[in-house]
Amino acid sequence: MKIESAEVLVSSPGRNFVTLRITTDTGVTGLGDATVNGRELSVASYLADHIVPLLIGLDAHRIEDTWQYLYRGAYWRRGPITMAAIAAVDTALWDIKAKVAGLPLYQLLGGRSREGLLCYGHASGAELPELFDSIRHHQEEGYRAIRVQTGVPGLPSVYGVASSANAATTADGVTSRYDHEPARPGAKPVEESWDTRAYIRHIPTVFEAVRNEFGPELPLLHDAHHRLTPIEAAKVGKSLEPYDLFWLEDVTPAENQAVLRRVREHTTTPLAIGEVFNTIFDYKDLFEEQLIDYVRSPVTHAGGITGLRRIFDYAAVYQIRSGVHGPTDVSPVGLAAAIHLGIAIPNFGIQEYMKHSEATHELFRPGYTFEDGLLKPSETPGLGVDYDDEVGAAHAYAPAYLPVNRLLDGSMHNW
Ligand code: CS2
Ligand code: MG
Repeated sequence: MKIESAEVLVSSPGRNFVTLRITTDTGVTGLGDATVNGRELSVASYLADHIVPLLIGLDAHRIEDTWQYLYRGAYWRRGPITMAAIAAVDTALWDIKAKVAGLPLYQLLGGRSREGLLCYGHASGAELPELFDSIRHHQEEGYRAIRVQTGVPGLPSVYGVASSANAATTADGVTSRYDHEPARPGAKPVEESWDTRAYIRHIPTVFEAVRNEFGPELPLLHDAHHRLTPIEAAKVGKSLEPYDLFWLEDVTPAENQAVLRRVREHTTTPLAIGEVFNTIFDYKDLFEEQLIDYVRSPVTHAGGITGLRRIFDYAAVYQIRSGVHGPTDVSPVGLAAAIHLGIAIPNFGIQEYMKHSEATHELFRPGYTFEDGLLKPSETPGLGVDYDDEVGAAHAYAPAYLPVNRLLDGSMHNW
């Protein structure tokens, strides 16, 4: 069964997505997500100009060999663009193999290890009353775990806090005050400002209030979104210990993995890192020194199912669990792949699930379900996701950027 064609599909049903569709000479198709938020066209070009010509005629069943061919053969290894391109090819080939086998993909990954995936939703509010509303809204929707993001006194807009300006319309047609799309259409990124000391003073008071209002059981997560130095991260981790977080995410940038040692020294708050990581090498020291507890890479950014499963297998040696990235900029194709992998792996932890818009669901018609707080894979052969060319063509790409962040003195900071 040879690869006969491969198409790079760019569409923008509410937000930009890059999707690869591979078709075999027996007419079987597979889909792969290659969306890198704010840099979408670079992956589309990497695929269309450099990868697609190499795929034609290859044996579609040789997934591992194709992975190695694209990784080693690139010479220029790793990085978000290369690994998203490899991820799209890998995921599409797994979709095809499962369709040919007549099985839902998770059955090829070892079958079910659980009934469904615990997942968390995004609650947020500039102030406590709005935040409490948002938490209740997500509990009513069935979420059993909640990520809490809040405004910071003195800062006009902060990462993760939905406002009418960035509200998203979710698949059930509701314009959600709570789910927001961080990438903003426009020719340039918007600039936000940041004050770490104000945040460090404020965040423990928010979790104290949330625990007082919602009690000790509800699993609570928080994303510090790469904004703290190692010692600031240690301080925040310690200050949040009384509130028993499920995890504290991206508490400090981890290109230099060793900096997490400083955080680990001072706090037992569980740490999640990795949504901007692309290979197993980004995790090596973090695993071997037991510096994190959850792996955040999505299938889309870590070299596909082949790449991410290898990372999970290594994490399992250190009892580190999955916590896969699932915001709206991971398409339903990437999310479906994460659900199939999550249902099969032994060291599943939790899955992020930010609902996609109605228009996005019209394009991809995903078969996975969200019931009673659990995500469940489609039982149809393959990934269980489709691509409607007519809908795709109706939503042309629109330039959009993630914000950038500056400190109050104007210095560039991490968004
Ligand atoms: C975030 C993302 O969901 C998360 O954990 O870190 O919303 C992230 O900001 C976006 O995916 C960036 O594209
Ligand atoms: Mg995050």
